[in-house]
Formats: sequence, structure tokens, C-alpha cells
Amino acid sequence: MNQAAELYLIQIIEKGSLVGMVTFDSFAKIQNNLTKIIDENTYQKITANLPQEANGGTSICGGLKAGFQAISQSNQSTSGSEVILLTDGEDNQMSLCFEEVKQSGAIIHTIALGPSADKELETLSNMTRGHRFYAHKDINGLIDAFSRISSRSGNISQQALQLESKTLNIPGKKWINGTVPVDSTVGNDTFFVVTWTIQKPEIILQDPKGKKYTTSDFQEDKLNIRSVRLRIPGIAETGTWTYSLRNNHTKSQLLTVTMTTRARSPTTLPVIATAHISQNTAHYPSPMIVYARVSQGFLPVLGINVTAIIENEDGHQVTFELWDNGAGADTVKNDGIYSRYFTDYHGNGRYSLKVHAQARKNTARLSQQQNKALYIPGYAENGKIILNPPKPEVKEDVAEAQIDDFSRFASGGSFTISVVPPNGNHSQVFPPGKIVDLDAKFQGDRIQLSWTAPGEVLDKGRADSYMIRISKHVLDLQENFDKAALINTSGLIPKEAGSVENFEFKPEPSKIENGTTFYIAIQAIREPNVTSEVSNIAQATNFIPPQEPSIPDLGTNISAISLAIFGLAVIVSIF
Ligand SMILES: [Ca+2]
Repeated sequence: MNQAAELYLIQIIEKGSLVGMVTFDSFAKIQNNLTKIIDENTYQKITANLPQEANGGTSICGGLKAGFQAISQSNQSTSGSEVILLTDGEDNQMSLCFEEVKQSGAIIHTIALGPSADKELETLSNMTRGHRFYAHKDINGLIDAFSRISSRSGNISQQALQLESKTLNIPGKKWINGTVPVDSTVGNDTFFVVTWTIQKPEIILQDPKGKKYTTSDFQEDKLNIRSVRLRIPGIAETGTWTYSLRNNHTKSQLLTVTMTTRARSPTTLPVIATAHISQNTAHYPSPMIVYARVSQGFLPVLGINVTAIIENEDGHQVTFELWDNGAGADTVKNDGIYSRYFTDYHGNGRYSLKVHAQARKNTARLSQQQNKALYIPGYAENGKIILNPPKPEVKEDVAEAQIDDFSRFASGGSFTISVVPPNGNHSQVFPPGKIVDLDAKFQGDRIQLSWTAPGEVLDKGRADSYMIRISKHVLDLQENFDKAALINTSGLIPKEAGSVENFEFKPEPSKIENGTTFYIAIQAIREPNVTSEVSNIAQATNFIPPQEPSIPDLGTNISAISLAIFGLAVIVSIF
């Protein structure tokens, strides 16, 4: 805990902030009134008072009251002040100061440390619109939590950004290597921190130009046991940094590696990743949606790899990719918001979310299109509902700029799940995902369909089959999907969730005339008989091109136009 608290003060909190500290067990004590963080000396004054050991008891109200007192004594208003409340204990008297907390106007961020932290702790953050976190007693979870808290306020150029955040279990006498890309938007105030559990490892850190830093370059804090830190002088070189760590002990031990930095200059907009979850608390079997937004300024960053890492109280970890594909849980394609369902519950209690956004091999693109406009589907006028045109999609062909390879870690806070039955595969209660991007068009006398594959469980895995139905009347599909004509899909084997599916078939020729419109919808099926919701309804209109005129010179243009409308396709989104 001290390692993370110190790291927070040195590396993460914005310079110029006022910081104080209160410690509490059964009693609370103001360790420092608010002090402006200017340089190393100021944070050392505070870290010197970090508690070395705690007595029993947890008086959360006592801690909060002393916190408010420290703020008032420093001639600051509690209203708008931010309090980080970190505890591993329980306090059944906590609700006694809820009213005082509300009156204070302070924002309380809670960090529940370990599985015994009070179950009601998050009431304080919910009540004051603070963030909520859950961390094991290992340092990485705390560092992740602290860096999220700093990113709420202050200047973007002063925000600490996490480039690396790993916990590594290294066997005795073994080396482990890793790489971290440092992109050209960051590099100021860069720290590389290693912690260990048994014995200090050997460290080699190499910048992209080959300059090496070794164990002796790292500073070991006298106060702080089992961690070393290197502040990279000047601006960290852009490019790939590599590190090697050797566990010098004969037994395996846990090492953590953290790299934080800030924007390269006050005028550079850095690439930023943020993460959040659809609900703070959920009752089984409600699925959660994980979101990560990756942007530079207001512009979305596309074409990167975004991974969610979710951990429960026992340390059971689930990692999965998030997608910006406009299918499943992701509402809009290519808006820089990457989303996915989470259904892999392992027991009740707190779960923590962390996201890793990384661009490797120059695949990242910066969309030049902002996607901030609020879409209003319609309005009422004289008692009638007038619909606006459909919501504009983010176009595929907008100008895009390539950006450097980068890496960002971001905490998405914690959430609580209740009523999960013990054991068993819980994901089976969820059906295959609803297809929302079915597209249809005529090609000659055939209809071509395309959509994004859902999975057997929402957007995960692989469905067993598809059921495609067609009608000339949209209402048939909307109101009576199961009665509409079935297309033979015997040759169609569903692909893995997230893949693009293509399927082509020939409608009955007798029914096709010029201008005929067909409506099509699809369901995904998991054996024996679990079906997804019916998809959006796609529409394909058959335009038979007019006879080509016999004027050879102009003919090319005219036939080009008729070809362009031949196979006109419209997606009708009916949800
Ligand atoms: Ca999206």
C-alpha cells in the first residue's frame, strides 16, 4: 500500500495540487494538512508519514471527518475537494456519517483493498459521484486505481498515462523480457518502477537508441521496501523500449513492472484511453458491457488492439478483446469506442476492470471525423411524431491519419455482481447475440447478405446455425418472423464471433419483377434450440437496368449510371 501511495504522490498526481493525508484505524489522525506538491521535498514530507503498520479497527467515519478537518484547516472548501478513501476493513457504523458526507460536497473515491473491505464502501463513491475501485493487496491494482483518479481533473498535459502495468510470476533464476512502445505524443516525466515480493531482481532497461539503464541506475527508497524507481532524464526517446528482469532468488516470485509518463509538451495532445462498465452493480444473469474509449483530443483512434482484463476477488482473471465493429455490444462502428459483453462470472462480489489499448505494427489510424453529435430520432408536432432521417453512420472512407505505435493501460474501476449460482457454466444462460448490421443487396438475380457473426453466448464463441427468413412485406418479418419463408442455409456454417459473414441465395424467379423489394432478417441459433433475437431487417430492391441505348459515345456514361443503381441496397434498422 505504501508503495502505491508513494508512487501516486510522485508520479501520478498533477504538480501544483494540494495534498494532505489522514490515517485511521479505530482512531483517525491527520498526518499532513494540505501541502502544495511542487517538488521532491514536498512529497517526501508526506510519504514520511505513511503508516508502517496499522492497529486493529476501522473507523471510516473517523477517517472522513479528519479528512474534512484537514481540508478546512488548510483554508480550503470541502465542496469540490476529492478524497481518496482506501481501506481493507469493515465498519458497521459507516452509515452514521452519510449525511455529513453529503453536506460536505466532497467527491469520495473509494478503493476497496482485499476481500474483507466493507461491502458498503462503494455507497460513499456512488453518493458523491466518485470512482470506485477494487484492488488485491498487490501493488498493480492500486497503481491502476490511483492513475484513474488523477485523470478526472486538471490539465491533460499534466495527466499521468500508464504505458505498462504488468504482474509477472518469474521462476527462480530466470529472465523475463518485455517491450513498451513510447509514442511521440508522450515522454515527459517518465518513470519505470519495479516491485518484488522476495528479493530485488536484476534489471536492464534499454531505450530505442540502445542506451542502457541497469539495476544500479534505479533508486531504492529507504522508506519503501521492495520497490525501485528510475526517472528517465529529459524526454523519453520515442520508439520501442525493452526491459529484462532476472529473478535472482531460487524461488519463483511476483514482480510488477509499471511505466508512467505525461504528454510530451504542454501543447501535445496525447493518445488517451479510458474504460468503464455499463453498471456498477448487477444481479445475475444480467450481462455487463465493457467499454473503452481511445482518442487523441476529440478524434477517435481506430485499428488497434484493445483488451479488457477483469479480475474477481479470488484473483481469477478473464481477458478478452474489445471491438469497435458496430456489432453486438458495440453501438457504432469506427467511433473509437471499443465494447464487448462480459458474461464470465466467477462468483459474487467485486470485480475490477482494466483495459490495455495497444497499437503495434503501425496499424493505428486517427479518424478525422468527430463523432460527438447528439442524434435525436424524432420530435412531436401537433400531436404527430415526425421522424428525423436515420442516424448518420460513421463513414468508412473519411480521411484518416496514421499514428505511432503506442500502449496505454487504464483502470475502469470496479463493479459488484450478486446472486451468481455456485459452480457451473453461467454463460449458457445468455442466448447468441442479436445481429444488428445485416445488409442485403441484389447482384444479378441473386441476393447477397453480409453481417457480423454473433457468438453462441452473445458476442462470444460460435453459433451453431443461422435461420434466414424473407418476405415482400416488412410487417411479416416484424410481427411474425417464424411464419415467413425460410431460406435454405444448409451450407452456411457460422464463423467465430466478430467475423464477417457473407451469404448469397437466389429468390424464387417468378416473384422478381423490376422494383421488387425483399425484406430479410436472421436469427442465430445455439443447439438444441436457443435463438437470438431477430436481427435488424435488411431490404434489397431489384432494379432491372433499362436497355442500353444504341449511341456508342454516350453509352458508357449511361450504363455506368444504371449499373450504379443496379443492386441498390438499404439497411433498414428496426429494433
Ligand atoms: Ca464503437
